[in-house]
Amino acid sequence: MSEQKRLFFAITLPEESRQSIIQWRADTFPAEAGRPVAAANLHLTLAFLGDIGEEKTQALMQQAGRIRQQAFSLTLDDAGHWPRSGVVWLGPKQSPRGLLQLAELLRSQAARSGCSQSPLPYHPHVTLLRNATHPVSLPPRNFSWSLRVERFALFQSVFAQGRTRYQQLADWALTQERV
Ligand code: 2AM
Repeated sequence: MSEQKRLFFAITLPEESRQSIIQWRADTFPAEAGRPVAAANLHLTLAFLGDIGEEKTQALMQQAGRIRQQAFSLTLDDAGHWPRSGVVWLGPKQSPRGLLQLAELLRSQAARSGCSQSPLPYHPHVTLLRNATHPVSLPPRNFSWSLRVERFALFQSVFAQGRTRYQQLADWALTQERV
């Protein structure tokens, strides 16, 4: 069997938004709230694939390449805390239809390829803090980052020297016109 890699499809955030988000995070959450995710690692997952081999990866990449879907805008204006997973997150109050469609398609393609998908409903989010298992006070919802999503990508999660790093393996463009 070929070497397995831990993979997921996600949307990256523009550098400018990432910098602004980490500044806001530093101003908003005390150090004891949780472990901040590195700026370079901020992303919004569309579909988690788990540890998979080369053959399955190639099949899923081929299917991803056939997706024809329009680009969309996304506003990150909501935050929350999931104490059980120890995650403090940023997300949209209202998920754009394009985002839900894209995630749904990638998740169903993943499921059909045997990548088990969480039975929980898809909740788009950017993880800001990890190990946040104690109560965290959330800020008033007076923040907002808007971005245009024109691409999505396949990432590998690499754990080395005590740190997780996400390496982009491939990416695909969304269309600019109505399909
Ligand atoms: P998280 O940020 O909420 O932990 C890489 O690990 C990405 O895949 C992260 O965005 C992570 O979500 C997500 N992820 C990890 N394990 C997952 C799982 N079992 N189901 C869904 N998403 C998962």
